[in-house]
Amino acid sequence: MGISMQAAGPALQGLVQGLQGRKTAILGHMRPDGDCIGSQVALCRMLLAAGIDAICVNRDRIPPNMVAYAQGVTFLTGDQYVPDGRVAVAVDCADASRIGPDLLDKFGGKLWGNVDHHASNPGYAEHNIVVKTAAATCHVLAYGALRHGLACDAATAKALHLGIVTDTGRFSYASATAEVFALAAELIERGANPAETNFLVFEHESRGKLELTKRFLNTIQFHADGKICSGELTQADYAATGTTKEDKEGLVEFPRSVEGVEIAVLMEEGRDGVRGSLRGRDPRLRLDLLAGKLNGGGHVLAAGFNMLGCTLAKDRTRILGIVADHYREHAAR
Ligand SMILES: [Mn+2]
Repeated sequence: MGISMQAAGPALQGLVQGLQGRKTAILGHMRPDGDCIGSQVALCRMLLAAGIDAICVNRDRIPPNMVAYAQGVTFLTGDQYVPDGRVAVAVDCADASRIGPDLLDKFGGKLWGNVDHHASNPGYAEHNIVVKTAAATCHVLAYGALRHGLACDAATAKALHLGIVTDTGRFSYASATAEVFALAAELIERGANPAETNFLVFEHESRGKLELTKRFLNTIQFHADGKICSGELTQADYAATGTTKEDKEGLVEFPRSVEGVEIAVLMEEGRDGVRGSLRGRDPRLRLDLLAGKLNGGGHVLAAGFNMLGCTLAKDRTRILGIVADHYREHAAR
């Protein structure tokens, strides 16, 4: 399933028309990122401009460095939201489970709309607008706004720009096409501000995050002749630096960016086990299948795992052994 960007414009117009007279909640995914927050805020503002009663709800809070983008819209956490007869529209959620089961339950498990760009999105809502070739959910919404006349004031343009900047790795991934740059240029004409976004989002790290980064980098180890690079975090690291799980965002990029490394591993010891992130650059290595061997799943180049009952001291060698065996098996193909 999935539609072309050309088809998404009229489909978004239809979505807004279909929501006329319906109280709406725009839902994002757990541990929201810039594209999630940006697309929630932007769609909410488009609906408000069309006279629709719309709010945003996420299981988790808005990351502190993105709070400024949500000014002017009602943004609730899942705990704060009391069901009041709203229909739900999910944005940037590859599948319905990404919303979080407790929040989804507050809508009777039903989703009215689904606006997204993930290749694996199965089309879980009544009305699905999934453009699998899009760089970001905000890319889809920006197309609807700028090419098909959906409302786009300065605050909406800022929110759309936020999602495109974050999901394209600041315009550095293959997804940053000329078309994406052209839409971004128009968003800037409408009020988006790249320098402000860079400052707010990327230059507001806490001292604790830098201390956490130091601790993480001190654990870096290479395996399998430098093809695998791992690093670790523990509860003690978070406690000592006054940080939370939110602050591990981006740390796996350090091992991933090293020349020669094919699989980057971030292992995090929690109270109930060891969670991990896997990142790669060669699709043949099938990190989704590797994650499956570690009680996890995900995408070909980015996956995660969760080994309940494990500790780093007891299971580190075994986990890294499974990673190394998988690497040798798939690299030889
Ligand atoms: Mn996205």
